[in-house]
Amino acid sequence: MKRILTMQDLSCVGQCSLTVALPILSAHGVEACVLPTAVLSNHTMFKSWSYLDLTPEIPNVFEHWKKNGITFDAFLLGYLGKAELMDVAEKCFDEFSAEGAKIIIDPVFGDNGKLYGGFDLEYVAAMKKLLRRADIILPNVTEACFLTDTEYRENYDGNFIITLERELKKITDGNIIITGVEFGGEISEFISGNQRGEIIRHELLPVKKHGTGDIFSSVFTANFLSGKSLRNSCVAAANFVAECIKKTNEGHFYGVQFEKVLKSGIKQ
Ligand code: PXL
Repeated sequence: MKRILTMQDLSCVGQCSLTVALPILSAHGVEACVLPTAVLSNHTMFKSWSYLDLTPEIPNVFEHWKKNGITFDAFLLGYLGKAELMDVAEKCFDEFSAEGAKIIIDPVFGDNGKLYGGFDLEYVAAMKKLLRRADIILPNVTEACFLTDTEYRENYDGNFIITLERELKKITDGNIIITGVEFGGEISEFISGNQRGEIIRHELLPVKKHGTGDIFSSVFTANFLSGKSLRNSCVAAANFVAECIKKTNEGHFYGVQFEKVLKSGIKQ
């Protein structure tokens, strides 16, 4: 069984980051270990939140992982929240990678043309540096624009995505998957390739929901680590997210009820 370390915040309420990564990775049959970077009362799309930074504790965690000879077959990084954590992440890769370990990074700092609250260009620059280390990156269109100093466009076409791909290739040698590409009434993931990139089209649902990026990265990672191709891992992740959106009760404002989709996969 693959052992994966996921490094992101623990939002006590909010169906995002660790509270989705843990159950989803486990249910897909990979061993999920965590490096919580902060504890928040709830995610930052609520009106207010508390924030306990756990960065000072991380050296102690590393010390004991080292003593206990712990290593990981893969790393999945999501919302980190602080530029300082990029160096911590690099140290983590250096010290705790099993042979052939894969690094999967969803840069998580913005959407709809804007940075999330609390993020700035210094964070983007630090993330850009960290992405050099990645085997796979999963930016959305907004994040791809910020990472490449490209002006965000509300309306774009395939050529715009190809330009983003070309610029992202200057940042990382890893595989590039641009998520949530929306044009011509369709939504897709764009997978960068040696020649022409590949487009994975799927159903465009009329609602945007919080936390779906974290669900996508978790399902994608679990499938990829289980030996599926980039393409099939993307298809599995996109289908899973679409199911979650469809099954979420109207009025459930802060996330999607992915639990219903996980549960339906378990024979009772
Ligand atoms: O889903 C990304 C995410 C994760 N964690 C926290 C967030 C967000 C997005 O806003 O606020 C704390």
